[in-house]
Amino acid sequence: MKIIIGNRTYSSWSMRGWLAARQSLLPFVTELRVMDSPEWISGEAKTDMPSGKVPVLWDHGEAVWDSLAIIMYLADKAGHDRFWPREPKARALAYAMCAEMHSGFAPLRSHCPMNLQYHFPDFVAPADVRADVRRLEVLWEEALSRFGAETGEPWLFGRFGAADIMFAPTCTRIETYHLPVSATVRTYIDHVLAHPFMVEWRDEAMAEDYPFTRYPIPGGVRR
Ligand SMILES: N[C@@H](CCC(=O)N[C@@H](CS)C(=O)NCC(=O)O)C(=O)O
Repeated sequence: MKIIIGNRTYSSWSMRGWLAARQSLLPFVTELRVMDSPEWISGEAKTDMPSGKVPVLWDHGEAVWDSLAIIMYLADKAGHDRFWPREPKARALAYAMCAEMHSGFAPLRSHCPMNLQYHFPDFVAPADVRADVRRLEVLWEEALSRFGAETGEPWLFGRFGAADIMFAPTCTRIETYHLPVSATVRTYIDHVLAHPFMVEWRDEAMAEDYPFTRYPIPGGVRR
């Protein structure tokens, strides 16, 4: 398999697809397309990206695009237990949370773009961003208290899986923009950021040096 991703520093959707590929434990190669490079802008870099967006997973000549579709495809291929909780009530909540993440949280996405190389200690969160963070706290605390905690593991549903992958970029945003959260949620975020796949991704991101001016960085402090 091959997964096409964008810049690791900024591409939150790519992070999800790539984490899913790692979580599958199946062999794959990663191909990075530099976002906003002349080839990206002309479309030359996107000829094997059906939606013109990253991530895209290629497997046996078939393309799977969109991070959630990649998770679904890899769960079918590698085994649902690697991605989804088994218990029906837990699975229902996991599906709903992933779908909500995929289609929601627009204020958080637009005001706090993922940026792994900088952090913003003086960021003042607008009310709609604070509301998004409150919603995340409700979702995560429910999953952790109903399903995660009893396993003694730090993940939302006991085993690292699709829900943790879907929310991983959000964990980086909360840390990058110093958004206040409850102690329970802070502990969860710390575990996600310390997950070996996340550390691997972040280390690669820190080594990136591509010109990229799409997102402003006033007040940003280089890590
Ligand atoms: N819903 C898609 C969104 C993918 C997406 O928007 N990717 C961005 C990069 S993070 C992209 O490739 N945008 C096209 C562009 O920047 O030209 C997914 O989950 O994969």
